[in-house]
Amino acid sequence: MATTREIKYRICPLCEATCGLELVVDGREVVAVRGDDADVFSQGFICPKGAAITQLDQDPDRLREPLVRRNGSLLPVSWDDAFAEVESRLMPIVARHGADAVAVYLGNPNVHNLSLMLYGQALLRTLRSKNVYSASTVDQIPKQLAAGLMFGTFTSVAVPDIERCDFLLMLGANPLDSNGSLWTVPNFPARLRALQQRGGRCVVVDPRRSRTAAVADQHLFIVPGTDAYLLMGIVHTLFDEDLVALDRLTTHTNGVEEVAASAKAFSPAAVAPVCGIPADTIRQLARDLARARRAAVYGRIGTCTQAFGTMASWLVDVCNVLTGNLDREGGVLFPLAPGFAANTHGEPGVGRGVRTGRRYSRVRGVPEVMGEFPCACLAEEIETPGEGQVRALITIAGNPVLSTPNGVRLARAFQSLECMISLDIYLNETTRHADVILPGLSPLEENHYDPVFTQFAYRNAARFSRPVFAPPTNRPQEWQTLLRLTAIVAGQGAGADIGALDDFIATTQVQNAVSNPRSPVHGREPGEILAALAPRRGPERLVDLALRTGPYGDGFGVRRDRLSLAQLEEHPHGVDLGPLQPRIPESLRTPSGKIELAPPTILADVERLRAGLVTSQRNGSLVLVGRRHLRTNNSWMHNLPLLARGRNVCTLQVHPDDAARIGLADGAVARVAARVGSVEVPVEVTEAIMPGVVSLPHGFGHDQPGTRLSIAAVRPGVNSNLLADELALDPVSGNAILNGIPVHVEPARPH
Ligand SMILES: Nc1nc2c(c(=O)[nH]1)N[C@H]1C(S)=C(S)[C@@H](COP(=O)(O)OP(=O)(O)OC[C@H]3O[C@@H](n4cnc5c(=O)[nH]c(N)nc54)[C@H](O)[C@@H]3O)O[C@H]1N2
Ligand SMILES: Nc1nc2c(c(=O)[nH]1)N[C@H]1C(S)=C(S)[C@@H](COP(=O)(O)OP(=O)(O)OC[C@H]3O[C@@H](n4cnc5c(=O)[nH]c(N)nc54)[C@H](O)[C@@H]3O)O[C@H]1N2
Ligand code: SF4
Ligand SMILES: [Mo]
Repeated sequence: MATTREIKYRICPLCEATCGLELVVDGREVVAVRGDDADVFSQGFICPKGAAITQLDQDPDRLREPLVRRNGSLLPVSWDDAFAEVESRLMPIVARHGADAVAVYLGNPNVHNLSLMLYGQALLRTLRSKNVYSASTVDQIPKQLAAGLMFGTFTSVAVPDIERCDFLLMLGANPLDSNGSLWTVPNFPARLRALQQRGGRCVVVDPRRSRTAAVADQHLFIVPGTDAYLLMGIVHTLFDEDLVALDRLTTHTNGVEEVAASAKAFSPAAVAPVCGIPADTIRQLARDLARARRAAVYGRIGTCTQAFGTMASWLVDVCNVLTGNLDREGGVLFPLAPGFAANTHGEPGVGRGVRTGRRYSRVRGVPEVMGEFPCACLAEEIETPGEGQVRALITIAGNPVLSTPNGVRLARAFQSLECMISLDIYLNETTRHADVILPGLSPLEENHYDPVFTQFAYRNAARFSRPVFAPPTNRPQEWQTLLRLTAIVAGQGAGADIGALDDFIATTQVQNAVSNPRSPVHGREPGEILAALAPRRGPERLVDLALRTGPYGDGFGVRRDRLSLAQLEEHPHGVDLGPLQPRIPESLRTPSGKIELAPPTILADVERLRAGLVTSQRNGSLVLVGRRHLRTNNSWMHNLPLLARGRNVCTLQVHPDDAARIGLADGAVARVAARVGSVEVPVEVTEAIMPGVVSLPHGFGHDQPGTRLSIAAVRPGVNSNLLADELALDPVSGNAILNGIPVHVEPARPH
C-alpha cells in the first residue's frame, strides 16, 4: 500500500525552550513526534510535553465549538451566534458604565501563541480599559521592572551565555523541570554538563534540592523569600573586599556609589541569620563570582514571586554589572532578536526608559506596572461597588482560578459578573464561569514564530513553522476571533469586515516603519511595502514586516540575502544568527544612555529590606514554596494521558524532622492552613526540602463541577493558590507572593 506519510516541522509552543519538533503525519493523524535533530536552535531536544502535543491535538475534551450560557448551562452554538451573544452582552455594559467596567485577564499562553501575541493588543487598544491583568503579576514582572529601570525597556533581560560561561550562579530556578524561563535554552541539561566538563561550576540556591540542584556542583538551601539578603551580602562583599571591576561598563554605568551605600548595612554576618546561608559561604560566593573568568548570575521564579521580588531581580544584575560580567561573552548578554524587540527600535543607545504608576488601582490604590494592575487585585475590583467597578471580564488563555492567589474568592467574584467571555480551549476551573467561550485551534493547525522568546534566547536565531494541518475552514483562527472582538468593542458590530481591520493594522505598522528615520524602509511609499507583503495576511504579514525591517532584515530589497519570512519558509530547521554578542551601549534605552544601576524606585525599598534584618528572624513556623514537575504545564495539561500518568506529583513535601515533630508519615494526609484558606493533601517526606519549609506544586485542583477535563479530574490534586494570600504583594512590582507563605500543617482529621 502506498504510504501517505509526511514529515512536518513545528516549533513546540508549550514552554519557553521553543524546541523544534519533527512530526510524522499520515493524513490528519500524527504518527510520531521527535525532536528535530537539524533544528539550528534546539538540536533535537524534546521533553515529555513536546511528545504529548499529539494528545493535545486529539484530546476529545478540547473545545472545538463555541459555548454560550443558556438557562444556566453552557451549550454549543454557531460562531455567528457566539459573536452576536458577545455583542449583546458586553456592549450595554460598556455603554452604561464605560470601558473600565470591562476587565481583561491575559494568561501565559498569550506569549506562546502567535495569534494571541500579535492581535491581543488590537483588542486592548480599542477597548481602552485600565483594568488589564495578566499572569505576569504571578510570575516575572519584578524581573521586567528591574530590567526596564536599569536598561530602558521591560524586555531588556540579559541571559547567561551558557556556552562560554564558567561560573553559573542560579537562584530560584529549576530548568531541569521547567526547561528554563526568561532564558530560552533548550536542552539545558546538556549545556550544563558541557559547562561542567570544560571545568566550569554551577551553584544553585533553592530551599529545595531540585533536580537542577542535584546535578549542580554546589547546592545552598536558602530561607524562602530572602534572596535579596543573600545578594546584598554578596554585593557588600564585592565592595568590602575590593572585588568590584566594571571594566568596559565603567563609562556606561550610573549609580555605583549609591549601590555601595545601600549595601553597607548588609554585611554577610548581618544577612546570614536571615537567609540561612553562613557568612563565610556568602563571602566565598562573592569571590568566586569576581574571580571566575566568565561568570553569570541568573534568578528566576523563586526570586520573583516573593516579598522582595523586584529587589532580588535587580540585585542579580547588580552582581553581574559589578563583576564586569554583564554584556560580556560568557557572562550575561542581551540577545539581538530578529524582530519585535523594543531594544532594537528607535535611536540606538538612548530612549524614554520606563515609567510606572501612571494610574492606581481603584480599591487598593496600587500602581500600574507595564500597563497592568496586579491580578491579586482583580477579585476586589469586581466585588467592590461604586464608580469604576468591574462588571465584565474577558479572559484570554488564562486560568486565574488556579493560577492566582485566593482562587476561591476570585471564583466567587466571577459568579457576580454581569458578563464573562473566555477565549480558551478547555472548559476548566475558570471558563466554567463564562457566559461565552470562544475556542482557539490546535497548535498543529496554527503557524508559529516566537516574537517574545527570541528576545531571551541563549543564541540568536529565527524560525518559522507553517501549520502541520490546514486550519479548519469553518472555524476562525484566534487572530480572527480577536479581530471580531475588536470590531465589537469598536462599535462596528459582530458582523464587521475584519479583513479591513486587519489591513488597517498592517497599514498602520507599515506607515510607522516608513516614517521612522531608523528603519531601513524610511521614506518609502507605504503602498510599495504593502504590495511586497501581499498576499500575506494576519500574523504572517506582521511577522514578515517585523523581520524585514528588523536588525537582520532584507529591508524590502535594500539588503541582499537577509531575513524575510519567505527565507525562513525555505529553512524549516531555522536560520542561525550566531552567538550572543556584547550590545552595550547600543541596546540601552534609558534617558541617560547609561545603565541605571541605582534606580530610585528600587532604592526606595531598601529600607523595608533593612527592617527585615531584625524582624524576619525565623520563629519556628513553617513556610510554603511552590515547585514544578517535568510533566506539568501550569494548570492546563493534566488532561493528556501521557502527562497525567505516573506517580501523583501533587504532594506536600515535608522534611523528616518536621514530619516527625508534626506527626506526619509519608503518604499520610496533611491539612495545610494559611490566612486565606486550607487544603488537604498527601505528604511526601523527603530530605530534598529544607527544614521549616514545605512545598506544593501549583496548577492542580481539577475537582470543580461543570468542567470538561475527564482525565485531569481522575486525580484532581489540590489548588495551592487556596493558600496564597491576595493581599500579600511585592509592593514595588505588584507581584504576588507565592513563595514563603506562612502555613500551619497538621495531620488531617478523618472525615
Ligand atoms: N502558587 C503558584 N501559582 C502560580 C505559579 C507558581 O509558581 N506558584 N506560577 C505562575 C506562573 S509562572 C504563571 S505563567 C501562571 C499561569 O497562569 P495562567 O496563564 O492563568 O494559567 P495557565 O495554567 O497557564 O492557563 C492557561 C490557559 O490557557 C488555555 N490555553 C492553552 N493554549 C491556548 C491557546 O492556544 N489559546 C487559548 N485561547 N487558550 C489556550 C488553557 O486551557 C488554560 O485555560 O501561573 C502562576 N501561578
Ligand atoms: N514542567 C513545567 N515546565 C514549566 C512550567 C510548568 O508548570 N511545568 N511552567 C512554565 C512557566 S509559566 C514558568 S514561569 C517557568 C518557571 O521556571 P523556573 O523559574 O525554573 O520554575 P520552577 O521549576 O518552579 O523553579 C523555581 C524554584 O524556585 C525554588 N524556590 C521557591 N522559593 C524560593 C525562594 O524564596 N528562593 C529561591 N532561591 N528559590 C525558591 C523552588 O523550590 C523551585 O525549585 O517554567 C515554565 N516551564
Ligand atoms: S522543553 Fe518545552 S519547548 Fe521543548 S519539547 Fe518540552 S515543552 Fe516543548
Ligand atoms: Mo510563568
